[in-house]
Amino acid sequence: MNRQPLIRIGRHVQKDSVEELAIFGGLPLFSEPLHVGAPNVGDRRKILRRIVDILDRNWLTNDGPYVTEFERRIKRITGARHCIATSNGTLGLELAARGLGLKGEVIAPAFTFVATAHALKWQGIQPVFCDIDPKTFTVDPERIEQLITPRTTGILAVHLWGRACDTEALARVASKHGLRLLYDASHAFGCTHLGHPVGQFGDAEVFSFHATKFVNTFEGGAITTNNDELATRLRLMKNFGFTGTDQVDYLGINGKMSEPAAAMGLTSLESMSEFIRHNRRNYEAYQRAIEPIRGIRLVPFPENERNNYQYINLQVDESESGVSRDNLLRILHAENVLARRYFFPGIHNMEPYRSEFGPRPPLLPVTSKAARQSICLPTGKRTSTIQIEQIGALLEFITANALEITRLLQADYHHERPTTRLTELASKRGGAS
Ligand code: T4K
Repeated sequence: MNRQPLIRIGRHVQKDSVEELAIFGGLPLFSEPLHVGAPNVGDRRKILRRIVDILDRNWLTNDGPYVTEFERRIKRITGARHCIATSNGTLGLELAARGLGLKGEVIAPAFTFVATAHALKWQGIQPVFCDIDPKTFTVDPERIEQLITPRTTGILAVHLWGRACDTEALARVASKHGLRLLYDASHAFGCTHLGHPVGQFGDAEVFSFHATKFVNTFEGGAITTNNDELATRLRLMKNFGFTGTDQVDYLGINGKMSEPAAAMGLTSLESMSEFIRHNRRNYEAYQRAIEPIRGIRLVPFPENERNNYQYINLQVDESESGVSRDNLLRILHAENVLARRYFFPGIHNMEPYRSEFGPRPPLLPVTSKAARQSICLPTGKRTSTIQIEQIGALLEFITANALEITRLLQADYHHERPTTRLTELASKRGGAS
């Protein structure tokens, strides 16, 4: 058989046959799991010093000095006039939706994390799913108009994986139809669009600073806006609606960020440039590694913008690579590369939305294709260039031997595989068969 290249890193050969893949009983390429979303942690001593200071001051939450400083720093980075820190991104979206008076129907993509739609639904607003642009994976402005009904009050667009939406086209549609325009910027902190920092677009933008984001506050989020009146309302709403010590003027909620969260955020911001530099090096290593691989494409970041490079997204075209995205995922997981199918299967295929559609789900062909082909790989401070070269070599090996691998996986699935040799191999190495 014409066997294709071995996985070879420098002079060190990792695997020299298909049977040595961990899924068939070989030793995993990595002894520890490589996670997508492994948290970046800044200077530990600074975080701990700040936590001690919080304890010394005995001011733990409710607009303390760390939250105030965190909001000031976010304003400076985004250039937005206001920043309201929140307990997480999802609650930030809910507050912003409510603060903007969204109700009835809001147009949103289905190719995103489920929180985008849930935030609307939790506020009694019906998300109406719109297909995405195949190049940017963000909501397609040209498809929005046909979804507008008398009940539509806004658009919730997502800067997916840190690539900004077509903000100009969205602003045009929104203004033509008198709709509010809200951005879910959970992935796009530190990014620019047309040279402007994300955080200034639409009526408001919402960031997530969850542990898995490259800048994190353990859990946390923030709303940015240039609208003074909206900012005042949001500030009151996230604190139960209190306008004075005993006076409540709005239906509010507890959406506050705590002082330890802000301390983590401030420390994280101090290392932000270093995190981005590291992510960029990783992205470039992935570019070099993926470029020669048939049927697997790295989704590029726009060269002329500032990017945070925090998500590494591949599109797997089975007709060219010879291996399905899901088989690739199984093989990677066995090798301890815990890749994710962000965002499978698309929110329209999740509950409660799926049942609401019944036999007539919305037709979202670009979304469906993206949900079928996308895979997200590990990056961040915990992932090194050498590990990426190994992952690249593994992917190259898999696609070069796709036929044989797929045959073995199918045989395994149908319990037809002659397992003796593989079981032998596995038991020799202490791997699972
Ligand atoms: N809008 C969009 C577009 C979003 O992507 C998100 C969140 C939101 C809104 C809502 O923002 P938040 O309310 O969360 O602030 C994770 C995150 O929990 C979620 O924040 C994020 N998006 C989403 C893309 O990823 P899961 O369900 O995939 O989480 P999980 O537990 O599977 O963890 C992801 C990976 O990270 C795993 O491989 C393990 C690793 N991990 C995770 C944590 C928490 C670590 O290594 N260490 C950790 O501490 O949602």
